[in-house]
Amino acid sequence: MASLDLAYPQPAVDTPQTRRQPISLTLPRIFVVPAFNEEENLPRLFADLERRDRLFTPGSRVIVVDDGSVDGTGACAAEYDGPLDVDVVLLGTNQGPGAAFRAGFERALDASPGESFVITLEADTTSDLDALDEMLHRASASADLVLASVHGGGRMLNVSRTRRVLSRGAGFVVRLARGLDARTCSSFFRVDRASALRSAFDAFGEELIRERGFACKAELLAKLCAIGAVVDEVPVDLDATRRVGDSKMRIGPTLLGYWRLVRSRRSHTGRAIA
Ligand SMILES: Nc1nc2c(ncn2[C@@H]2O[C@H](COP(=O)(O)OP(=O)(O)O)[C@@H](O)[C@H]2O)c(=O)[nH]1
Ligand SMILES: [Mg+2]
Repeated sequence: MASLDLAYPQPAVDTPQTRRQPISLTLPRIFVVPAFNEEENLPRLFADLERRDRLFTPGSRVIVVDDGSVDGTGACAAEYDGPLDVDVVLLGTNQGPGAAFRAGFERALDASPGESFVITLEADTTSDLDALDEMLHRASASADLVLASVHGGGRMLNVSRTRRVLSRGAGFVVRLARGLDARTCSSFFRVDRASALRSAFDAFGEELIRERGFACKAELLAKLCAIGAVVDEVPVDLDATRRVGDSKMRIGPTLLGYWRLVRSRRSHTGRAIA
C-alpha cells in the first residue's frame, strides 16, 4: 500500500501560543453529528439535546450527516419536528466518518459565517452532554480545540478490552509519531472554534481530512496542531451501555488508518492560525 503524504504545514511561529484570546460563550453552537444506521439512537439524541436548551444560544443548530444509512436515519433527521434547529446532509452512499465530518464542517462553516463553537458528537448518545459546559468554557476562554478525554482523566465504561487497548494504543502511537500533546486523540466528541477549522481548511483545502474511517479525528487533531492550534482536554467518561445497537467501527480498517497517519510525512507549506 502506498503511504499517504499528508503534507502537514508547520506553524509559522517558533514559540507556539498556549492560550487564545477569549471569545463569548454566547456565540452559536453548531453540532455536527455523523450518523450511520442510527435510527434507534438519533431520536434519543434529539431528546437529550432538547432537555438541555441552555446549550442552544441564538444561531445554534444541529447538523446530522447521514451517510448512506440503510435504516430510517435520514428520514428521522429530515422529519424531525421539534424545538431544535436540525439540518440534514445526505451523502447518499456510505463514505465513512471522515467524509461525513468534512461535509458537516463545510455546512457548519457556511451556516455560521462568523466565530462559533463547532461541537462534534456521536449519534449513539455516548457523548456525555453534561461535559459540554466545561468544554465550552475552555474553548471560550483559551483553546481552539477541546477534546473530551477518556484517557486524560475520563474512563471507558462497558467497552471491550480489545477496544480499550486499541484506543489507548492508537492514541499512544499517533501521539508519539506526531509529537502531539494530547492524551485522547481519536474521540469524536470535541469542541472546535470555527476560526480554527477555517484556518485548517485554508491551510489544507480538500486534503484536510483524507482518512475516510475512524482515524479521521486523529488526523484532524494532528493537522490542527501542525498549524499551531491550542488544544485542551476535559476528562469525560464514555459509557457504551448508553447506546442501542453495536459499534460500527471495524478494527482492521481503523488500524490501517492509524498506520497511514504514523507513516505520513511532514512538509513545510501552509500557514498557522492567526
Ligand atoms: N456518517 C457516518 N457516520 C458513521 C459511520 N460509521 C459510524 N458513524 C457514526 O460515528 C459515530 C461513532 O460510531 P460508533 O459506531 O458509535 O463507533 P464507536 O463509538 O467507536 O464504537 C456514530 O455516531 C456513528 O453513527 C459512517 O460510515 N458514516
Ligand atoms: Mg459510539
